[in-house]
Amino acid sequence: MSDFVSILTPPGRSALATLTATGPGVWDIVRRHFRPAGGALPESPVMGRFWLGRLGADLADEVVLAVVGADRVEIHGHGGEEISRCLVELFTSAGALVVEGIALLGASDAAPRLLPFTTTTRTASIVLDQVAGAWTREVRAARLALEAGDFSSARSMIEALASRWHVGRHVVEPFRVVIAGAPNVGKSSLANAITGYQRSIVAPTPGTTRDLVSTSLAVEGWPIVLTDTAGLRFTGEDLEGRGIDQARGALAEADVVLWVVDSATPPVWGETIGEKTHVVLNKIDLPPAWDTTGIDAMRVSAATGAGVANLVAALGGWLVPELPPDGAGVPLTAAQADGLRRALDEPGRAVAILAEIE
Ligand SMILES: Nc1nc2c(ncn2[C@@H]2O[C@H](COP(=O)(O)OP(=O)(O)OP(=O)(O)O)[C@@H](O)[C@H]2O)c(=O)[nH]1
Ligand SMILES: [Mg+2]
Repeated sequence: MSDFVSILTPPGRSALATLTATGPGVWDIVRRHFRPAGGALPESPVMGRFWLGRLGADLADEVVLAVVGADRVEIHGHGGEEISRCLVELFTSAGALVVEGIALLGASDAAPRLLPFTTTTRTASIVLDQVAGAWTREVRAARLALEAGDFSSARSMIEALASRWHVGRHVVEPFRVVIAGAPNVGKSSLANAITGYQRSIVAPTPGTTRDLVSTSLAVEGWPIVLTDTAGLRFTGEDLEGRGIDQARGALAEADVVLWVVDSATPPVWGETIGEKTHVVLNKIDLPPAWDTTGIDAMRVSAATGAGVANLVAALGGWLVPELPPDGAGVPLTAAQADGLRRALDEPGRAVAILAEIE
């Protein structure tokens, strides 16, 4: 079993920072580097106890050390980024791995810790519902139904919760939306029209965009990273070729792909028009150069802005086809989602698993 260390306080300026470290070796590391203000640390951790003291030989930052669980401590030290980094290094130099804070937290801790990282009212209100107990209430209801032998309602409750992981995983982590298509179809113009400012360079020459150009924004209250890509085509030119490789990588990782075709030049269809790909017909302000009547596409003009608001509204629906009802329980961590999946896969252990993640 490994040891893990993590900074729990959100990024930004603050007077204090909180670290947590967990694992079988953590108490030994603490005993080596922490000098309590009075007395000495006991050989084994005592749950619920805390000490004021200094951590780190050179740094000697004044911290509060608290034992908050079996094999888990919290350290409340000064908030400067460099100080936090030094404290983390005390653990990593002893072999601990750094992880994102949320991964170390139990279900009841996750929601309040995630709240400061949300960036939209919509995602904050989903997390607040969990702070107010929605998750715990629904998981408990499913467990009680199981205990009462009502397996079919328990199963549908667990399935409903599990289906909301698609939303829960993105309350902080943005959805990835990629704009792709042949050169010169207006991808960068569309990215700018959606973003609302001139983020990408637009030019009449094909091959203008060569790198990935990403922007963080909110669409219908969901955090997204919108990525404009190099036009996809076969090319002998190295620089553009590398841009195209990057574009393919971005496509593979995207949650939604907007495949742009130009109504004023013959269309180029993607090699990988899959389920997550939606066609956008651009330049509808120009006379069409091909028969566009029957195609299943959102119709826009990135130049005039026509259709862009409709496209953005549709994008919200593609990202989250089913909104969780107000006040619904939503899993916020991979551990919670995984617990739901295991409860469905192993009915014999479901009561115990639900009790664990509740
Ligand atoms: N009339 C009209 N022109 C457009 C529209 N969208 C883009 N254009 C023009 O099309 C040309 C290419 O636009 P870009 O946005 O640079 O196209 P792109 O797909 O990003 O091109 P590459 O990065 O080279 O692959 C520019 O001259 C734009 O002004 C549109 O909706 N209507
Ligand atoms: Mg471009």
